[in-house]
Amino acid sequence: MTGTNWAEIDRLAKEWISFAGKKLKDSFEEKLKIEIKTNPNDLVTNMDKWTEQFFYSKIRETFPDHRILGEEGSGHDIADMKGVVWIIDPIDGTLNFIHQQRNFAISIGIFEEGIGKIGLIYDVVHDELYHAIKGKGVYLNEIELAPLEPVTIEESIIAINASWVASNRHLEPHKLQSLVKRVRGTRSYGSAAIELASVAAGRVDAYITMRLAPWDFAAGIILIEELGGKTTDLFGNKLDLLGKSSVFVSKPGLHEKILQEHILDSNQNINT
Ligand code: 2AM
Ligand code: CA
Repeated sequence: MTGTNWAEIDRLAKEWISFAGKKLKDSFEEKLKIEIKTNPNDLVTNMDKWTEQFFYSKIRETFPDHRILGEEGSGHDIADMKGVVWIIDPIDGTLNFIHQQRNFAISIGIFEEGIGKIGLIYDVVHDELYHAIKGKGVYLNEIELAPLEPVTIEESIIAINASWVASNRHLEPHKLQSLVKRVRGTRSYGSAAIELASVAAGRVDAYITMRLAPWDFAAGIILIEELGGKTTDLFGNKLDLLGKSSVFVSKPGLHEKILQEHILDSNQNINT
């Protein structure tokens, strides 16, 4: 598509994210309204809904031909990635938002014909904006992030949630247990967006998780790909921007080694 004004989209997206972030911080002073979605660990608050609605109305009035896919209900009928699509998680890490008042993020990936153009992850409480424009690098606030370089398994720190090392429906736990024993350390932040941003920033070397939705990973994969990192599902397949999947992102080199030596041996996945 020609004529898309990416500089203007970028300027406004940053302005809106900063405004919404301030609202989220201010909401700590008020009583949250919390509702259960699919199960007692899957929660939504009035602020998740407010934030998605805020972006929805701003995008609609400014860019009426853009489409929006958001966790809290926007565009769940979108069936293709034609044109410009904003994939938005208004609060990634809602449990952290409720329980910890930190370690949550606003995550926005903007795609044109399925290609990631702008990725924005705002870690609200740390006031850290991770920001990629395709072909122009990735910034953490004003600092440009370095390209991702290979690292060995033994020297790596991986982000992984303990659930996937215990018995689970998705993968035989022994595969990740042997990986967890081999690496230098593991971390779990409880927000996929922050975990992906941490790979981009080189704070961790890889992130492995089972069942994410597109809004959890859309922005993060734009950051990581721009820095030369690998973004696939757990079995090395291309990620689907319109469906749930496992996610495995990593520095180059490390990705291939983990896949070969820990994931793709004898017994394949059960389901992801
Ligand atoms: P959320 O807070 O936006 O729901 C927590 O381990 C991470 O997984 C968070 O990024 C969380 O995003 C995401 N997550 C939690 N439950 C999920 C589900 N049922 N489907 C997809 N992602 C989920
Ligand atoms: Ca969310």
